[in-house]
Amino acid sequence: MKQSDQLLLLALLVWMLLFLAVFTYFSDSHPNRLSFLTESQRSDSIQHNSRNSMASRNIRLGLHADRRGPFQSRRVFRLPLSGDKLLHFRNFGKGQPDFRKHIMNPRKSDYRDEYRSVVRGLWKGQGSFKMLSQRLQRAMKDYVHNNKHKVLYKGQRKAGRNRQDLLCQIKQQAQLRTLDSSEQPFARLGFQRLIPAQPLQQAYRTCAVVTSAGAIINSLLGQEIDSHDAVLRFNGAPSEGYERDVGSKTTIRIINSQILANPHHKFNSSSLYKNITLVAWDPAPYNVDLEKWYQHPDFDLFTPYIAHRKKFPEQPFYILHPSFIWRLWDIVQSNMQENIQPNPPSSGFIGIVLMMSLCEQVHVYEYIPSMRQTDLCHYHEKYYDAACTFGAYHPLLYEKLIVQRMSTASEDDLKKKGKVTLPGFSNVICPS
Ligand code: NCC
Repeated sequence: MKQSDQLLLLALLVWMLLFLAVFTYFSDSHPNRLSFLTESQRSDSIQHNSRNSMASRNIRLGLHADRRGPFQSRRVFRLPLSGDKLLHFRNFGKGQPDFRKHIMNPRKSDYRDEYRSVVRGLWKGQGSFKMLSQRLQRAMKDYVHNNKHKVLYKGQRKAGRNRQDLLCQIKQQAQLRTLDSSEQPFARLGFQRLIPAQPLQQAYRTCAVVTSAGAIINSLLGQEIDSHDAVLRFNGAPSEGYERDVGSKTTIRIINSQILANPHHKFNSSSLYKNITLVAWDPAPYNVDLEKWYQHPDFDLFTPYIAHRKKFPEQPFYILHPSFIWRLWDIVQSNMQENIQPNPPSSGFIGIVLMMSLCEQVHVYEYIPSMRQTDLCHYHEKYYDAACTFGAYHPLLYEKLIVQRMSTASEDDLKKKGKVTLPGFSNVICPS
């Protein structure tokens, strides 16, 4: 073969290898592609794929159009970032740490060591946003600056409340409240006929709250979880296939409005949402303007709620009153000197307080991270982001501090099982 032919062949081979490498990286065989995004950006990304070009333009501009119910296009959960900051967040920016490195080679990552110290702090009930990575700190600052829900906190701040005082504060200031037909617009919309006749007030002896954290994998807690009288799970977290670690019993499921509004979650057809009690929520403006909320929910939960109630009138299905959500937020802020994210608490915190209202004793699993802590967001999907555990949009770090401070669990339970023990409100005696 001529030398020029040999060279040509070599060039062709190099080109093919390069093509193969690029193709493998961008193909579906690269499972963590979405992992470079924060949780909110990932949600944007998923939705972005299914939108038209107008919606894509809105996303680029920081607006977010969604296909909604009969009302109008509505804003959804997302990081309030401008285009360049978004790049910055994805860690593709020049001079930024390459987040991919940490995902693919976690053992070498000092990023994980950083979070170990946050976990140790949480075990002691101590923590500050300064302990978080620069990335999460920046997200927090952006949320505080953006203040999407127009939060105006006028209450006191008193850090260092003891366990009993904290329990009494929550019991007295955050009484469980679901939407009823006593207020407008729900009175005129006929919600009286729609909302379950029985209020959400079952009484259970022992209850388990199972968070969706990836660290619950290999916990072998399934049997223990199932031994409770009632088990609360979140959003689309399945138990099938994960019984050994998360159990199989589900009594109540808390679902945020994304579950109802985004067809991806198959709310209408999935067995996850059948034969259990459902409790939905969506963040209203901080001033709890219900008319405004009904017109502009974060995600349209009302249209699917109405349809579901008509189709399955026997299934207990409630919407949490936004004042309950924001009073919980007030409690978290009132116990912190730092400004927490002005966004609603996570479903996790909402669910814990809900179960404290219904049960005599509550065990919470993998909310305060155990020794198994990992950046794996959920046990049921391959997506890595520490924001799921420590918070970006939700004030998760602060909620977790409050929960740890109320817990009576042993150090062993906390570290090895990721288990927190809380009394139900019926067992909390407070001065009148
Ligand atoms: O992730 P999510 O929560 O469904 O998890 C339920 C609750 O478990 C606790 N958690 C989860 C993961 C983790 N690593 N550590 C944890 O402690 C949290 O308390 C969390 O609330 C929500 O709060 O509703 C949230 O929902 C998701 C998402 O909407 C649903 O999973 C449906 O897809 C949000 N993610 C996005 O918006 C992209 C998340 O911010 C909060």
